[in-house]
Amino acid sequence: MGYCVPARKPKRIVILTGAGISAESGVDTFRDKDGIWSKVDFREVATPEGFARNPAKVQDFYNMRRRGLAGIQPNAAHFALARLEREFDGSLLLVTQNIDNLHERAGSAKLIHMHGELARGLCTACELRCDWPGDMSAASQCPKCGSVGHLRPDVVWFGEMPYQMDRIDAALRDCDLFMSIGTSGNVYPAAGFVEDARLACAHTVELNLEPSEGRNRFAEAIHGPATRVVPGFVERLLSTG
Ligand code: BV8
Repeated sequence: MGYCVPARKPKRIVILTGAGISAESGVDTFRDKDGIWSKVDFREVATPEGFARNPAKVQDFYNMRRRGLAGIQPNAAHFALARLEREFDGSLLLVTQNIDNLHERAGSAKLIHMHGELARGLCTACELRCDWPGDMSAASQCPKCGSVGHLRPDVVWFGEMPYQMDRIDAALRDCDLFMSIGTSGNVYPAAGFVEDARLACAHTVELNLEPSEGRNRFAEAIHGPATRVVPGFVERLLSTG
C-alpha cells in the first residue's frame, strides 16, 4: 500500500451494515448476550448440512423470523442512509449482511443483500429465486418448475458463497470512504472488507454501539446507538462543502 493522500470530500462511498442497524427496530442481533445464536446453534439452522439433517427445524426458524417482518419498521439510521443515497453527489453502494427488508423500506435502492433475503425463496431444483412472503415447508411448490419439497429460504448459509461478491469487491477496490455500521466483524468475507478498503487508500469509519472485533483496523470510530450516530455522520458528510 503506497502513501495514501486523504480525500478531503469523499466521492465513492461503500457502506456495510449488520444486525446492529436493525436492533432499535426490534430485530434480534446474533452475538449479543441474548442474541439469536445464544438461543439456537447456527450449525443446525444456518448451514446446508443442518438443512439436510432437519429441514423442518430450519424452515420453522426462518418462518418465525419472516413473520416478524410485518411488525417492524425502519429506524432513523435506515432513513439516514436512504437520505445519503438521495443527496450525495458521488457514487454510493450499500452492502448489507441483514436479511430483513428495512433498508429498501426506508428507500435505499443501491443495495446488495450479500447474505440473501428473508422474504424470498430459492428452488434447489430449478434455481428459481422468487418473492416468498409467507411460511415455507416441505409441502411448498415451486411456482416455476412445480416441484414440491425443493424450496429453501433465499439466504446464504455458513460455507456458502455470498451474493454479488464481484460487484462488492470492485466497489471496495475503488472507494475513498468505507463505513461499517452495526456489525461485530466476526463473519467473513464481510469482516475483511475494511482491509480491502484500506488497500484502496479509503478513509475507514466504524459506527457501532461498542468497539467491534475489527475496531483497530479502522481509521475512525464513533460508538453509540445507530439511530444517533448514523444520522449525525450523514449530516456531517452532506454538510462538508
Ligand atoms: C464463505 C444469513 C466462501 C443467515 C449469515 C475466514 C476466517 C474464518 C472463517 C471463515 C473465513 N472465511 C470464511 C469463513 C467461514 C464463515 C465465517 O466467517 N465463520 C465465522 C463464524 C468465523 N463464513 C462463511 O461461511 C461465509 N461464506 O466464506 O464462503 C467464500 C470465501 C471468500 C469469498 C467468497 C466466499 C458465509 C457467511 C454467511 C452466513 N450467513 N446470515 C441468517 O441470517 O440466518 S451470517 C450472520 O452473522 C449475519 O448475516 C452477519 O453476517 C453475521 C454477523 O452478524 P452481525 O450482523 O455482525 O451481528 P452481530 O450480532 O454479530 O453483531 C451486532 C453488532 O451490532 C455488535 O457489534 C453490537 O455491538 C452492534 N449493535 C447492537 N445494537 C446496536 C449496535 N450497533 C449500533 N446500534 C445499536 N443499537
